[in-house]
Amino acid sequence: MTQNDHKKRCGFVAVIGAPNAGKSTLINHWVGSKITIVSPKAQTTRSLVRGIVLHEESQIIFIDTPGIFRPKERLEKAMVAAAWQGEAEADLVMLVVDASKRKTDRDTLDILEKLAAHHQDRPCILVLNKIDKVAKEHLLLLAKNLNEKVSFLSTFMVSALKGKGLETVLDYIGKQIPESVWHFSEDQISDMPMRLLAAEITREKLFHKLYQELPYGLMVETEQWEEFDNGSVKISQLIYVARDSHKGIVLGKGGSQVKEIGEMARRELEEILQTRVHLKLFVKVQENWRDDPEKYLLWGLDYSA
Ligand SMILES: Nc1nc2c(ncn2[C@@H]2O[C@H](COP(=O)(O)OP(=O)(O)OP(=O)(O)O)[C@@H](O)[C@H]2O)c(=O)[nH]1
Ligand SMILES: [Mg+2]
Repeated sequence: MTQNDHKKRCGFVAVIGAPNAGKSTLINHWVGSKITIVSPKAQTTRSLVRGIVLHEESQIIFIDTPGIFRPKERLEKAMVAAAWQGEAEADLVMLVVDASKRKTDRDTLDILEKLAAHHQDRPCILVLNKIDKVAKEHLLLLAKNLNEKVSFLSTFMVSALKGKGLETVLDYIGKQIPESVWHFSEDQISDMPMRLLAAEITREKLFHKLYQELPYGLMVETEQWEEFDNGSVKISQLIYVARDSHKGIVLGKGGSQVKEIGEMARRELEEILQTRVHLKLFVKVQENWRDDPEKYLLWGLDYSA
């Protein structure tokens, strides 16, 4: 350990909460780059995504987690199990709550109960998000109520969308995480392989475009990734849907829908990769992909959770 390493800090911060609370939006803000996808739909994040932030002498590794709710199906169970696994890996836990809801939702109450039962295990902070949509009195009351259920180390009020209050949280976390050498190189912002991120970006566009009629349990997989001498990249992806009728929804009239989605994803990929991208999308009906263990393995999810 060198003289300088003594001052350094490094730690994992699990960002947990009910679906749609704004966890991924927060992490993208802190990382300063889109490393995890965001949508107005609940259950957008499906696996653990790590986003790395350097703040003064600290390397903070945020673990984005799927929203926690009462799961019924296999995929949902695997997602919720992944979220708690992320929580168990962390040095510090951040519970994100959508403060704009009039009543605290059942999922958040469930999480609070579980945290209260083992809160001695790991220090916990509370982040009330979406304050751009709420009155101050409501926030103070909410903070008081939630702190009665779990003794949080500290409570923050932020707006991930407007970028409000976010620096304060980072300052606090930077000082809370353990003294340690940094685990990742200085320029690394995520540990997600590009093939997976590319698939996530297409899934995000599908979530946005098909907002009203999004087929449940749609999945995207990068099948082929070819780099050419001129620097351009050819990416082929499969969009899995469970039914023939879902295929029609994704394709749209004469394939117009999937074409538009592909355009949006390609533009974003070109920005990230800083090169020309050829993106080919194929829609495939596979009724039971949610019962295929390999699909879970690919995303680091536990098939038998
Ligand atoms: N008004 C407002 N909207 C926000 C704020 N933060 C996030 N959102 C919106 O809330 C929605 C959900 O955001 P996400 O970041 O995907 O939420 P999440 O908690 O990661 O959701 P899951 O991955 O499904 O668990 C998106 O439409 C965001 O734009 C905020 O501070 N204010
Ligand atoms: Mg998310």
